[in-house]
Amino acid sequence: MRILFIHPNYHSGGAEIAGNWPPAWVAYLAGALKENGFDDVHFIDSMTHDIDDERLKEMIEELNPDIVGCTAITPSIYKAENVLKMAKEVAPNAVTILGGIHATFMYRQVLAEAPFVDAIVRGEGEEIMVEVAKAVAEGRWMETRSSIKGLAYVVDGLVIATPAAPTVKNLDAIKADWSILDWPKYNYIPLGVRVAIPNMARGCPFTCSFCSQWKFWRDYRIRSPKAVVDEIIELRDKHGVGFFILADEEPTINRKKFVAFCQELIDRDVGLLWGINTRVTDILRDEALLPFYRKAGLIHVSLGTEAAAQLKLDLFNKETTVAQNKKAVQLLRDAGIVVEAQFIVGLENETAETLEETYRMACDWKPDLANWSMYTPWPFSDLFKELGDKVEVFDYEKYNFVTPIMRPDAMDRAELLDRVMNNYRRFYMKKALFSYPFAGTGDRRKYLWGCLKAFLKAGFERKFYDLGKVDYWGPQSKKKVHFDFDLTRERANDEDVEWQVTHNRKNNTMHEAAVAMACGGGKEQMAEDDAPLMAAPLHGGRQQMDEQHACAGNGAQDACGCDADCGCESDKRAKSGPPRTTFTIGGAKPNPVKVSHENAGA
Ligand code: B12
Ligand code: SF4
Repeated sequence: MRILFIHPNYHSGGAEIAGNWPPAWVAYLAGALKENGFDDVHFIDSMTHDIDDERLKEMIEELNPDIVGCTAITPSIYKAENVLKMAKEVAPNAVTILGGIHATFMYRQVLAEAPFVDAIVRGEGEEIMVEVAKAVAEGRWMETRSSIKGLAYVVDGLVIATPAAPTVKNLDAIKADWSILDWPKYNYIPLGVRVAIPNMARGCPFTCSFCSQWKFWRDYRIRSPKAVVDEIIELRDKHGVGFFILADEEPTINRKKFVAFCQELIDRDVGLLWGINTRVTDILRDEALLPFYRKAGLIHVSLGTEAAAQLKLDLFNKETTVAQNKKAVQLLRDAGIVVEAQFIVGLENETAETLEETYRMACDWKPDLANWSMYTPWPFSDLFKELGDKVEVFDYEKYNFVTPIMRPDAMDRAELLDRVMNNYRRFYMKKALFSYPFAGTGDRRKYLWGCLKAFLKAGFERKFYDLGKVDYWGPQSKKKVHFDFDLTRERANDEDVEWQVTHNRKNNTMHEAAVAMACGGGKEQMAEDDAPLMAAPLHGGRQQMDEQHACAGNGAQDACGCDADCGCESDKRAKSGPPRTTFTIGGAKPNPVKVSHENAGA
């Protein structure tokens, strides 16, 4: 049986400007399939190879697959839908599957607008995809799909969602198959070497209101540091990888494991440079460890720092956090690590003054790199709901951190973009003239010059921040900038889909503190004892997570989706009620007449 995975050809001028990045999802899925005897697995990376629709159709037809699987984050959803549409046209007998974060939550809307999608895999794909492949291979897909957890599909105009599958409990059992990728293409411009994105931990114990990641992964799990380093050595030796970033949301949350990971890299003399995204509070906590992290090869830390507009609202918080941010930047630089400060801008309370303030902070803290991302209201995030009618644009293709989805009360979107560009121009001009040339010698200097090269390349090609697409040529072009939102796209009412995480913001009394922080929300630290570790939900008491029960096994969390006899509300309902949620297709609202998992038992 032949399985074909496709990464859609979506581009937006953010992180991509640093090079071509290998899609990790396909390596993890292909690895799980291989372990289960499916070895006729193919992959087309239409994004990296910039494959147009006609060519892609030909390639699908030539391969004649039995299953076509595609991935989508929110901005690539329409491209992914189109991939599966084309797949149905040229390989009508193939089962078309869509996975990834967007469809996990927005499955009702997606299935309504994309009838050529046979099923959506909700959540982590490894175990569910193996079930799907087995069902298709054994010719029992149509009859048995209802018994596979973690799917959504349509039957006679009704959207059926089977109960959520449990999260993958033993991450170490997954052996990624990185050989599925066409490695020479994955080049990281700053260093001119191949790049990989291995995954050490999944999930985040914090619950920032603007973020979707903690919801998607549901509980926090971490692999053995030794196994991750085995994988990195394989990437280096078999595939020529010279740089990696950890795909984890917050790799330093579990300090004990992170230290073990660094030690393993040192002991085994791995000799690669690598990067992470993490929180200011973790850097302050680990001040004494930073030289050790650097020795393990850590060269780039991207720090979540707050949005000025939020800081302005909270003067006390501002004083402490600004001082902390500045200190974290300094500590990293002192340890010889390139530091990038991320600012989220474009919330409705953004003003010219707050944007200017982020520039002043960037100059004052002296990070090596600074990033101004447009606030993007993921439609399944808590903040999206809280913002209500203030979100006016539902054209998800533009939900990409570089298009202003929100319109601040004090300025229009073009003005916002112009002021952000003004910050970039001034910041990098200063860096290029007065900082990078004096950045010493060795890895740090090489890395910084490489980053500048990537910026210049993207600027020259007009890909940076999608400036070419929106026709921005500097302040004089402000009036002509066009974002081309598709305003026919409507808000979905997919907010209350059945999907539970181990922790939620309702339990967190002070969750607002995280509202406008970049990834780095929450100041709590994870307990130092061994896995299974589940840090206290923000400001809540400390909880240990039961390995088998995403609900902590105490029934306090509703509908955990685990398959153990934990006695939680979800478990009771699963035993007493119909095993799935049904909704009518096409209507934005769930059909109240239909029995749902939620009202079946409780
Ligand atoms: C690495 C990365 C990138 C790489 C992309 C590499 C690549 N080619 O895939 C680069 C740097 C290029 C990038 C760019 C962007 N990224 Co990015 N990126 C990440 C990051 C850090 C890790 C993603 C990852 O590999 N995770 C590990 C894998 C294993 O998880 P996964 O992809 O979710 O796959 C699992 C499941 O989703 C599921 N699954 C996924 N696909 C499929 C398909 C099938 C058929 C099945 C069955 C299952 C399945 O199974 C997988 C295994 O369990 C995440 C943040 C994070 N920590 O996750 C952000 C993240 C995915 N990026 C995000 C965004 C917005 C972007 C950009 C738009 C930003 C920008 N303008 O630069 C661009 C878009 C690029 C593009 N053209 O698609 C957002 C998406 C949010 C959302 N709700 O949609 C995230 C979550 C960051 C965030 N903080 O919000 N990114
Ligand atoms: S700390 Fe906040 S922003 Fe970062 S992954 Fe966790 S929930 Fe998301």
